[in-house]
Amino acid sequence: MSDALHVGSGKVRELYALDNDRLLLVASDRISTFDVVLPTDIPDKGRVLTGLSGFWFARTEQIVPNHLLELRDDGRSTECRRLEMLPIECVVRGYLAGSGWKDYRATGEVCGHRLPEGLLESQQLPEPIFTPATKAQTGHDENIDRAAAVELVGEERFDEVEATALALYSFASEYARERGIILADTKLEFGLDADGRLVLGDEVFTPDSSRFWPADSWRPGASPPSFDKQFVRDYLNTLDWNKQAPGPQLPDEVVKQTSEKYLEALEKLTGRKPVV
Ligand code: Q0Z
Repeated sequence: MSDALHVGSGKVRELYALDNDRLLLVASDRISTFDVVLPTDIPDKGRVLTGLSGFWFARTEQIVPNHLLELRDDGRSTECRRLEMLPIECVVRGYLAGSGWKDYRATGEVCGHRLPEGLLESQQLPEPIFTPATKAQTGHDENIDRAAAVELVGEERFDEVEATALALYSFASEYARERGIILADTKLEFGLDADGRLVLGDEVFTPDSSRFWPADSWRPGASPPSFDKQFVRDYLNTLDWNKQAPGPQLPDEVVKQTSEKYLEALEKLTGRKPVV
């Protein structure tokens, strides 16, 4: 770690190069909400998200190979194969939320998928849809249709990525639903190995890359609380914060409740506590 070169920062994760073929992905305990990273850490969050990703990578190997090489003893760092990442975000939506809901309300479509009329916010779609987006360097990813994504990755690769992403979503969403969690949508990232084979990278089916909803508080026409950030959102809504950085510090009680939600998600889905 000490001699690893820092090659990238996400809002709450860091990426280092170990050598030509391997990267180290480190998940911090930072939390972001309304696109702003808050000054207060959430104990165990990085290890929970790393544990969840590791769990799903192991469970989905039969669908597609992935970049994971090994989990380090700190529980928050994973060594992974360095890939040539595809220039699209691979989003699958089973429910209408976020930008999907926004686009549907404006046009009746999401990424070129024409949907039935009269759907409500958070409603389950007739079937999951693949809704790719560009990878914005700054600002927000932009939803794109099939033709625009084909321009970026080619038709054959698009078809392969779409089928693979849908298969991964079906698998994980059915698994989660049996355990009381709705996986409303998810963002996957794929890359190619040296032989041009498709490999799943980044993080998978974590609350930072997916919308997790508690199944018992979901109903069409409302916007369910996110499984993990509900206490943070509720607290922030009691302040008159303008949702611009810097965000406010969180009270101890909110930190504790939120940390417990992450551990609850890990336990519900994997049946285990984080690796100590
Ligand atoms: C992932 C990201 C993060 C900042 C690049 N296996 C891989 N091979 C090549 N590149 C990547 C991966 Cl995972 C890769 N990102 C996203 C992660 C911090 C950006 F932890 N960027």
